[in-house]
Amino acid sequence: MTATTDGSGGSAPDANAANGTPRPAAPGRARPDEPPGAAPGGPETPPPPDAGTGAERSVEEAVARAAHRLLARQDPAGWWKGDLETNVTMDAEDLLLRQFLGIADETVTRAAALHIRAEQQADGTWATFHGGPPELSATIEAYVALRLAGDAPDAPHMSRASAWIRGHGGIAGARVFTRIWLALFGWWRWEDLPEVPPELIFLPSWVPLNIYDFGCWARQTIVPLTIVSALRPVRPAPFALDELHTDARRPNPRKPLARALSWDGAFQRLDRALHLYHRVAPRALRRAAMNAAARWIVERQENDGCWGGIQPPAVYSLIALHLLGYDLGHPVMRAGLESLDRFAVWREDGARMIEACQSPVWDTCLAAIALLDAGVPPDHPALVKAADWMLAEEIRRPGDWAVRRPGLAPGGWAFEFHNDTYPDIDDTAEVVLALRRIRHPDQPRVDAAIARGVSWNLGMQSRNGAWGAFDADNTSPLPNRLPFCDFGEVIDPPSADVTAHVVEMLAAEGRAADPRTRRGVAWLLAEQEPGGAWFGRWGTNYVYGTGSVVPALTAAGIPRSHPAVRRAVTWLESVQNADGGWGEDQRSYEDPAGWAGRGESTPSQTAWALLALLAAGEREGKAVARGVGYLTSTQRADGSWDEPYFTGTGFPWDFSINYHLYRQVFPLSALGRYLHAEPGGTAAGPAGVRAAGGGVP
Ligand code: R01
Repeated sequence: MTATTDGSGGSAPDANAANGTPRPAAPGRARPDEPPGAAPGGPETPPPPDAGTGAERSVEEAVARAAHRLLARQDPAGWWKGDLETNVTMDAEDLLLRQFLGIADETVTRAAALHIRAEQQADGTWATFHGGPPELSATIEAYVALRLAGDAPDAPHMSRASAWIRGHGGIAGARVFTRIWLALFGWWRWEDLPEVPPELIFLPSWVPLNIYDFGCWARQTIVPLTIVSALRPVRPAPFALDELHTDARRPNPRKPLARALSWDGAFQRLDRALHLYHRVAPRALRRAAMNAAARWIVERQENDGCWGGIQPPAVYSLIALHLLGYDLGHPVMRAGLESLDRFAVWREDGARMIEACQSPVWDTCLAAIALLDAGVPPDHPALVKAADWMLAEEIRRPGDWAVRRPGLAPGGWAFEFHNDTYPDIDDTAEVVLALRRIRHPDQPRVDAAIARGVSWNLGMQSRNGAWGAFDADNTSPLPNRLPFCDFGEVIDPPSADVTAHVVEMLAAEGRAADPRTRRGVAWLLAEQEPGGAWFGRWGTNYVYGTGSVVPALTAAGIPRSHPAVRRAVTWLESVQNADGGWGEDQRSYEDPAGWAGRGESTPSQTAWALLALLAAGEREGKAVARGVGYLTSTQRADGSWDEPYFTGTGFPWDFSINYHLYRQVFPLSALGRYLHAEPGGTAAGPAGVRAAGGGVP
């Protein structure tokens, strides 16, 4: 896979950095990852760091360089944003959408194909994360996209791919989403796909399997797909795809039904019933359901034309509305199509990569925290500007979360530029942690925004005392059982990482003793795995979970001598690599026994382990010294780090993310806290860092 796209990878081309390559024009995505003209050091170039003891001097230098590097990458508007790299299904589906709508563009197709070809592995397949195994659905989608771009089926790179696909089950073995894309062109039969009827939209929120039982990302994807699968459209295929079936005469060999009394068997029979219903559904009811679904979709279009700030709901919403008669010139469609262009990152070599989603709010609060950890003064203009931008991003109207928490006052942050219907608990916690530490000229305004965010997060606590990402009590086991839902997580139950961030934030707000915080702490303590680690839902994996939970527990007053903290330290020490770093492969989700805490060292995962060890009072220990040594010795001269491995998680195993700013912000936080922690081992919480003051930038 492409190592880097954001200028931290040296040999890899910078995103959008070239002159003469097409650039997205819209304001939200006008700037590349790397502001080309930004001067290192920002407005105030600091004096060289004071000379200390040998080891600490080099840590000081590493921190100063990393902080400069990060400051230089801030957008003039105040935000940071690294590329959000996922996999080629994004690029393939973007091309398939354009083909379906009849708006394929030769420049776009050629540039996307360049990226897809560059990601192909030697055996002809595509993986969904760096170094990962071949993945059937991604390989099929990438192959079809390259055929759309004109690559001949008998070209060596194509025949290698199709042979591998045939040898691994063919199209019949692919996930539902892949087969839906193929059905849109007659390459697969609609009849041979699971049903999701549009009448779903009429189920009230107390009926099992209503749309609010799904996580918001799945809900926004499924609602438009109910319209598409009710209408079963087929556009003329530009070519045949017989080479992707194991047996082209029998593309869908029948699989035996599971036992009627098993969950799978029951849902398979429900699906059969729904197929029958598809034929007899009363026309007026169908029409009313599709209209209700369309209204639901249009009401959720964001100001920038997108849906939920993520690409999959946007592409399916555009198809669904188009099928219902919205022509391409309709303002809803025009804005939606323009928003899709903003997911494209153009590289120097002419390749075009589609981001699944964009992370400016998340990157900005993490960057601000990292700079504060590094000792940048809390009234530094870059931080004040970041605070101003975050304050302007606050969402002050109810969203879909209000279905489960109707009385709760709004006030929180989403991950993306535009996603007002779906603020999330994780971003809100981290933004509050950042805002609290910045010295802003209008403190009452900051305090008021923080107070709303704290109240909203408290109100979003689930019944079990913990927190999910977007919703409260989104824990139904039923959605994952549907034959339709064979890909990724489709519910949003509480997780240790999000709960830890909320607990850390509540502690920083002086609410460690609040009974709601205590319930969160109790849930975290109960969630610890026997080995001493915590599962990482939104970051990979146990290293992320543990790196999130330990700082939260100690911030909330759990003593460092507590057995849970000691067990976590022992676990982290047991998985430290020989090079002093930590690394954990995505395979830890599939095979935790073999892969938990294991993998090649990466800067972000090394930093997470260090954050936990520092919070646990291990500053003077050997593991910390070796981890710090890994970070200082792998830092590049320009203050950045390389990180080809994916350390972010969209859905465990199924959808991995390489957040390109993680390699910068987390090492800076870890090294900064190391530098400013009391020699006795006091963890550098917010107060610790402030007391330590800053010599850096
Ligand atoms: C997707 C898909 O592309 C996608 C993209 C982004 C997310 C979810 C949550 C957060 C916020 C950020 C991004 N935080 C909790 C995370 C913090 C680290 C999820 C999914 C793919 C397939 C389908 C995402 Br179906 C639907 C969406």
